Amino acid sequence: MEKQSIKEYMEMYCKMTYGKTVKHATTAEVWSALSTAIMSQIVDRWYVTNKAYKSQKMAFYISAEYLMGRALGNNLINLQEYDQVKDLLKELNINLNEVEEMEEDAALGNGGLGRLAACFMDSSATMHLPVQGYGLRYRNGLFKQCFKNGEQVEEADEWLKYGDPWSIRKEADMVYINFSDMKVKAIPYDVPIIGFGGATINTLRLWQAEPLCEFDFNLYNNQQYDKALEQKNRTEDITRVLYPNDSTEQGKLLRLRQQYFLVSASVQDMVRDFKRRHGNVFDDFAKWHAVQLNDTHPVLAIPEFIRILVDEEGESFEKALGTARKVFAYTNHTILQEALEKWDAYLMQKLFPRIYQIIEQIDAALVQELREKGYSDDRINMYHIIKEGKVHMAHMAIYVGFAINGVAKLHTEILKNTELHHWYELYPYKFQNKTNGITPRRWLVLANQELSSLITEKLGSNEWMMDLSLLKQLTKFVEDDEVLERLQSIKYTKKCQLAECIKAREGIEIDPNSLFDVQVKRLHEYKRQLLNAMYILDLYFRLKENPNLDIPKVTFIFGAKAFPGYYRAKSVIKLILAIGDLINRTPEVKDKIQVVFVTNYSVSYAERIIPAADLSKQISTAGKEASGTGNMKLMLNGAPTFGTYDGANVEIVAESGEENNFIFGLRVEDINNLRNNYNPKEYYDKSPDLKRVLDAFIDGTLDPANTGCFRDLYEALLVGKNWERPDQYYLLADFKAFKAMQDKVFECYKDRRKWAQMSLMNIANSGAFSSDRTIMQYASEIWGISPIS
Ligand code: 26Q
Repeated sequence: MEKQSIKEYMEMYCKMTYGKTVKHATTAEVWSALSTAIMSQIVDRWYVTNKAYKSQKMAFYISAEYLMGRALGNNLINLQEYDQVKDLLKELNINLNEVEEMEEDAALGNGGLGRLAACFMDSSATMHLPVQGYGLRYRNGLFKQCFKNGEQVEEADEWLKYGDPWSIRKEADMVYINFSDMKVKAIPYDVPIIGFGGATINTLRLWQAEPLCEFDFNLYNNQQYDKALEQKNRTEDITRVLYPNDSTEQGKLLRLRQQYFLVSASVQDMVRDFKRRHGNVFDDFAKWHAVQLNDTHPVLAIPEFIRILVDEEGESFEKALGTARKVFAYTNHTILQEALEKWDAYLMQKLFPRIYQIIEQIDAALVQELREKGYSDDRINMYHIIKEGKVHMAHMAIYVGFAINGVAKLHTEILKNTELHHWYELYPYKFQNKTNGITPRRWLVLANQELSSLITEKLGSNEWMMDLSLLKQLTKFVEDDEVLERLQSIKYTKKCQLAECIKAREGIEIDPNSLFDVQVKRLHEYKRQLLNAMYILDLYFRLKENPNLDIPKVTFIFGAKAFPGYYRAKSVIKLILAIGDLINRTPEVKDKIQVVFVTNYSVSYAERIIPAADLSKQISTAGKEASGTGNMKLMLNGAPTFGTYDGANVEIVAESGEENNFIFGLRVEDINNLRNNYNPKEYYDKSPDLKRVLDAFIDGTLDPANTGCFRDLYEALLVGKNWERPDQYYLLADFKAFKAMQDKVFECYKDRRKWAQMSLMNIANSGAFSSDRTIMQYASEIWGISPIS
């Protein structure tokens, strides 16, 4: 890369776009100029990668979400130009960090599933795999969160406000999308995915909805101004905003429109590309294309594919279905019943009658197959795609798909043995496990440059950045005092940086010498932030009773967004903020423990919090968290896991050793045994500490104005509400074990050398959780593709 040409490009860009020199440009303008300059340097290589893929089998990843975060820093890291560009900007008197901080996150996803898609994009390109992503270009990504009067308030996310230098609008590749009540354009925006080293550049294609014509002049001339604009608005609404829920949500018409818009555009694009390369004979489609469906959100791709082959290419239904059964594979990300998508059949029929007809045909084919196998009608009922007026998306995906995978070993076993057991009996060969992973480039090389340098120094090269299993070699330093001390000093540096950032963003001062105990993830009852809060409240009471309690100083750090319509999740945020205030008002406690709930937790915030964490809290009810990926990011940055035997925690502990983590609580089997005679009230009656904690929810301790705002939480735990059983997530049953294990944490943390050793063992054994490993398994075990040479 030419330093001089980047400078020249930036000068030219600023002149042409803003009418000023770089020297006079604002930081946002510099960000735009620099990003565009980098784009100009990669377009040729991007083109070369695309061309190389023309003679290979390709995999297409279709996902409604991509939680990309910022692009600039990551792209510089992957191009291995970070330091060079930093120097170059210094010559212009510009600080690269400040420029990076200007960039808005591309938050086109909710949480784990969307971030996984982003990590997979990075790893595919780094592994030189022919993979293309398809997604939606939401104008507004995940809402921004702030707190007002101790409660979450949402604001619109306007990630495009400084422009979008990281995509290219491909007007010529536009396709039309037909709904029963309207026809719209889908315009692709291509985002380059730069693999580490910069040799391979893949594509993420994001579709944007636009009206066929900007304006209906007939209506306008008739002075029907509102009507003239209505059509345009209705169209643009399709990709206006990301739905902010990451579990349930039933029956929203616009959401269904979004899903069909995504898959129709993507499938049309794939078929067009196939025809250009291989002609009109679709028998070979599966030889050239594999399609991965990221959860059920894009499952309408299946009937859409069949529709195109039948209605537009003149194939028979049977033949088209046969081809589809070799092309599609499906990833399941959840066991929660309420999160399995079931769409109202009537709604679907109304919006796309032809697609609905095809789904009926698919269902009929399934029934015929089961009849031939001699299944009884009762049995067949369990498999139906259309059942009781609902379309079961997962059923369609498993029947038509040639593979279905879970995202961690435990999760896949639960799918096979319980949730999808009947499907497993029918198609045992379709079931696979693909344990999730994370990209070490963003989550270590970019986010923790200090630790990266130490690792490169100790391993003698930076090869580990592309082969994370090499971190294993770090185990040989487990008794090396120099390494252990440097590890501690790096952690301290990251904690100071986070403290500064929290001071700037939240106006709160935290002590970098305290233990940073971190729980960051979406807010959900099953993730049990409330259990963590209950522990903190108990600790508050203990400290009030005995200010000399022998514990290290602790800062509890939370970050979480609640779905705006999820009342109970919002109450948990409110409760944690109230506990933080209570502690701050109590002199004998506030110098020992502190609670910080950061606002607007996001990918870029995670990049600061995770490297600074001493302890990783992963405390979901066993059996509920499919995998988790934050757990892997924290491990990679040297935080031992404080967690339950759930999701990928099981594998994390198997890799790094039980002795280097803090595992507590009920396991899946325990919960299954307890389920039918669980009475949380017994725990409350028998444990004075639990009673004291829960009573504080309603006796004014946390709610001095006595509004009763925490009564719902109290009752949800002790009596159950709206026909739900009390304490569905077993907080009371796990409280005692939680407490004992956290006391063990405090004991361990006293021996800082020992703690550093645990930290080192976690880093050294995190190699298995690279998304490079995960994506290579998808490539060889599902898609049948291999790296380009
Ligand atoms: C469904 C219907 C209507 C509207 C929205 C949705 C919806 C949207 C997002 C349902 C679920 C999601 C997201 C789920 C998710 O993030 N799951 C997480 O996936 C991670 C990656 O595999 C796992 O690590 C987590 O355990 C899992 O919770």
